[in-house]
Amino acid sequence: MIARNILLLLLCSNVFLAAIATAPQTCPADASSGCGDNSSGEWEGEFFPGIPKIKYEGPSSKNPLSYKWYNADEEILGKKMKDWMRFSVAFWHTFRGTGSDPFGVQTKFWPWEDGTNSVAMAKRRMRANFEFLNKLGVDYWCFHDRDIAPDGKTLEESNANLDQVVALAKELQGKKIRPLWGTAQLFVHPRYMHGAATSSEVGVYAYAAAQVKKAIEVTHFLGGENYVFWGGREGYQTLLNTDMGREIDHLARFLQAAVAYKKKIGFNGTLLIEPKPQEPTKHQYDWDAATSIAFLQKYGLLEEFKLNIECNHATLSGHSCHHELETARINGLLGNIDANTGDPQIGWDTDQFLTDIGEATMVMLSVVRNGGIAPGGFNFDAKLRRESTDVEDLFIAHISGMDTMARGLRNVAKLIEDGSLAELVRKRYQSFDTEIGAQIEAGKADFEILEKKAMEWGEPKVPSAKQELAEMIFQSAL
Ligand SMILES: [Mn+2]
Repeated sequence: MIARNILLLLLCSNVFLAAIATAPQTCPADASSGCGDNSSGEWEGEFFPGIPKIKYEGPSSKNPLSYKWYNADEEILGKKMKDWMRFSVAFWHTFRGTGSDPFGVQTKFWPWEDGTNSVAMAKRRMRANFEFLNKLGVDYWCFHDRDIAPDGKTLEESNANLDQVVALAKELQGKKIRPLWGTAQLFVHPRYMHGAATSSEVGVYAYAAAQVKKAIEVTHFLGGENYVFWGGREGYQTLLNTDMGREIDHLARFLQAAVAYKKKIGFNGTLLIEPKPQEPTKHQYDWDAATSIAFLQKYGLLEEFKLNIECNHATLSGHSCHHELETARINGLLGNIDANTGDPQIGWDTDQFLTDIGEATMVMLSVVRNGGIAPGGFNFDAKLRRESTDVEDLFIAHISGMDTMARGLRNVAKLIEDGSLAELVRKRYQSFDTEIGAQIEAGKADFEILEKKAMEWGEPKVPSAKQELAEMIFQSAL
C-alpha cells in the first residue's frame, strides 16, 4: 500500500515536471519567481503565443479569432472601413486592468506581469501592447501617463520614468502606429482627492498643470493626434463646502493654459473634453455634451476643443449615446468616441465592449452624418468582465467590439441605400420647404407676418410622426 502510494506520488511528480517543461514561459505574479529581477524589461518570445494575426474571414466563419464583419480595406460609403473607424486600444483597461472591484481583489494574472510596478515591468508591458496592436491590426492606442510608467518619489522622477517608457514606445510604434490620444491621470493619487484643476489647494493645481504639460509633450513626441481631458475628480461631493463658480473658473484657466502651451510647442492635435455626469464625484462639471458646450462657449474655448463622447457616460447622464453624439455633431464638436456601453440594469460605469448591433448602427449614423471622425477615432474604453481571465479573452473582446461597429457601418450603408428613413424625415419637415418656411429659417419672419399667416390658414392639420414606421425601417437594416 505504501509502495503504491510512493509510485503514485512519483508518477504525479513526473507529470507535474513534464507540465512545467512544456508550458510556455510564464512569470507568475509573484515577484520572488525572479521575473521581476529582469532589469532590461526584455521578454523572450511572444506575449501571445498561439494567437495569429487576426484576419477577416467573413460572417460565416466560426473562428473566434477572426473578423466576421470588419474588413479593414473594404470600401463602404466611399471610405475604407479602417478610415471610418480608426480603432484604438485603451492601454489602461487592456494592460492595467486587474479585475479588482470594490469587493474583491485581482482576478487577472497575465503571464508577462511580475507583480511589480517597476520601469522594467512598464517596458515589458509596452512590448505586449505593441504585439497586441500588431496582431489585432489596429493602428492606434490611448494612454494615461501613469498607466504606462510608474509614479516616482518626485515629479522629476515620474517624468524620467515616463521618458524611458515613451522612448521605447516610440521605437516600437514604427511608422504606422501612433496614439489616437494621450491624457494625464489626475484622479488616482491622493493629492487629487479634491480634484486637480478644481482642487481647493493651489499646490495641487500647479502639480496637475505640470503633469498635463508633460503629458502633452509626450503625446506630441509620439505623434498623437488628440489629447483628452477627462475631469475624473473635477466636481464636488457637496455644495455646502464648495465654491462652484470659483472652481469652474479655475478649470477654464487651466484649459486656457493648456491651449497656450499646446500652441507654444507646436502640437496640432485636437484637445478633447470627455463629459461624464458623476463617478467618482457626486457631480462632475463636464456633466454631458450640452453642459460642456456651454462651458466652452462661456470661456471662449469653442474653437480650441471638441468632445470625446463615451457611450457609457452618455447613459449615466440620462441620455442615449446617439443623443450625445448628435448633440456634439450638430454643434460641430464631435471629436472622438470612447466605444463602450453600460449595463441596462446597472447604474454605474461598467465600461463593457459594445456588442449591441442596433446601438452600434445609431452610433455609426452619427459618424457617417459627420463625414467620419478623423482625426478622432473609436477608442475601446472597455474592459473584460472580472470573470474573463484568459489572455485570449483580450483578443475576443476587441474583435467582437470591432465587428459590432463594422456591422453598424454596414447597416448605415443599407439604410442610406434604401433611402426610406431619410425620406420619412424629409417628409416630416416638408412644410418648412416653402416660402414662409425659408423665411422663418433665415430669421426673416417676424411675429406680425406669422400672425397674418396663422389667421389666413386657420387651424393647422397636424400629421402623424410615423415613429413605428421609422422603427420598422431601422430594424429591417439590422
Ligand atoms: Mn473614457
